[in-house]
Amino acid sequence: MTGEHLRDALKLYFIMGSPNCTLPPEQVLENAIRGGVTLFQYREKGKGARKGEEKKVLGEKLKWVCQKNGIPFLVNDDIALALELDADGVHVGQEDEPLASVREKLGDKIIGVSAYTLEEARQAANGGANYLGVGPIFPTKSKEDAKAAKGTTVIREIRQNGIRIPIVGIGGIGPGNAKSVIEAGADGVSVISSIAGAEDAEAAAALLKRELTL
Ligand code: TZP
Ligand code: MG
Repeated sequence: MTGEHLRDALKLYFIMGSPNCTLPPEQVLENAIRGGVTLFQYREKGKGARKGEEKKVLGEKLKWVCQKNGIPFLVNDDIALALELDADGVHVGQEDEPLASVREKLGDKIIGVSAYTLEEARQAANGGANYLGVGPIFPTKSKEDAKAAKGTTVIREIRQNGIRIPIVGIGGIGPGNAKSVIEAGADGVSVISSIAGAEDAEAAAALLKRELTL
């Protein structure tokens, strides 16, 4: 996947694992994609998260849903699982395996890195990350150890400092505030609860998609 292709694919970035869903996750993902999700990250974390073989089996199902719908499938944190599933890439945080070592294992697959500050963004961009996940932008209930929300100014600051790689905002993004994230300089928004926690994931994704394309 080329850089500009990835930038487009990051537009409506859906993240989820079984703890985020009330319906079967593969069904939630199907519905979300029907609503317009453009990329998916499998993030099996938090209370009741599957481990080992069960985590892998769900990952296989979700990868298949992505594949048949032609959207990229990324795995959160778990490099070994990403390789086992032949995922399109991974997303790693600042506390996860260092970017250089992830790149060595993943070759030219997609690597996204979380950044909370300009300095973290700079390091990840210089280190060869394919995109940045910047946030939390707004307060979130979906991450136990989330830092304080900083609003959209951090995205502006990153752009003003000449960092041009694709950016997605993350944290508390939903209808009503998604557009502001793009206006600050992001290429897309990544969301958990505003789609996975909605009664109708398809309608929720479609609503967000409409806001992003307005
Ligand atoms: N990293 C920063 S905020 C967050 C993660 C994984 C959670 C985002 O979830 P939500 O429900 O879209 O606020
Ligand atoms: Mg992580």
